Amino acid sequence: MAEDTHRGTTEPVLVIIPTYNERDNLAPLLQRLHVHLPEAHVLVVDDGSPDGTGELADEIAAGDERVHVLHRTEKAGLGAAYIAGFRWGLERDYATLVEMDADGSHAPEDLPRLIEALGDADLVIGSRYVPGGALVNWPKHREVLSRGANVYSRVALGVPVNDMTAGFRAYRAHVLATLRLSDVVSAGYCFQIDLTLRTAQEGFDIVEVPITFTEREVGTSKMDGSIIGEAVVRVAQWGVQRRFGQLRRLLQRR
Ligand SMILES: Nc1nc2c(ncn2[C@@H]2O[C@H](COP(=O)(O)OP(=O)(O)OP(=O)(O)O)[C@@H](O)[C@H]2O)c(=O)[nH]1
Ligand SMILES: [Mg+2]
Repeated sequence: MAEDTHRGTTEPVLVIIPTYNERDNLAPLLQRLHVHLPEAHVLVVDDGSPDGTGELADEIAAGDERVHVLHRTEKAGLGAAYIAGFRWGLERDYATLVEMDADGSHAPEDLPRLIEALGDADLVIGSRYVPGGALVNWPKHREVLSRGANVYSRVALGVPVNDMTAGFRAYRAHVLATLRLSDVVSAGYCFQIDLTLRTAQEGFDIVEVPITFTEREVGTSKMDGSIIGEAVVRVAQWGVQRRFGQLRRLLQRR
């Protein structure tokens, strides 16, 4: 896009935080977040956490008008939680919608930089794999898996993004309003790859800014084999579709 393009304001900001059993992480995270972004609103999207995260979120929301809670009845995956959160935010005219984990892996200190970068982009990805990006306390096998997933996705999909699985990102509302969210069925990490691909296919500008990603200290991971399996299969399907699309266009030209 041209440099003098006026993209309009990035305010107001909604930070969407999906939660499943994050009771010990939520309150400290929200406190830290509002130190760095005092004006931002937060939407906690809880999938009926058995540990009472949803009730805790309600208690915090009762005393802080910047905090909102969306309760869903069962654990339906990160992707479904974010789509519900995006819809909630679009209906209420937030200009910027941010994705952030509840477990402290994404530092609220990085948020102002992420949002500032939206001045020149439609999607800003907080990236572990650009110069200046860092990983703290992440087990080697997780790093290998994550880097592998990114190389695989980049090659299969031809999208020039280094951290496509990243879950710390800021969207301008018009991007999410343009993408057909009702078509998105990806549940796990693959949801992040899916939305990155759709954003790139619509011709929106994507920028990566370096972040420091820190492994969770409290609570348990929701990562499992089915999440990896979903990503491998779907990325392969999208990759094949992309190749067929290229082939079709090539044949039409002849
Ligand atoms: N609402 C909702 N939130 C979820 C679901 N699965 C994961 N989350 C949340 O999504 C964020 C990322 O999930 P994590 O469990 O941290 O996954 P991860 O980062 O792969 O694993 P860690 O190694 O534990 O960091 C956290 O805030 C989770 O609580 C889900 O099915 N529903
Ligand atoms: Mg995590």
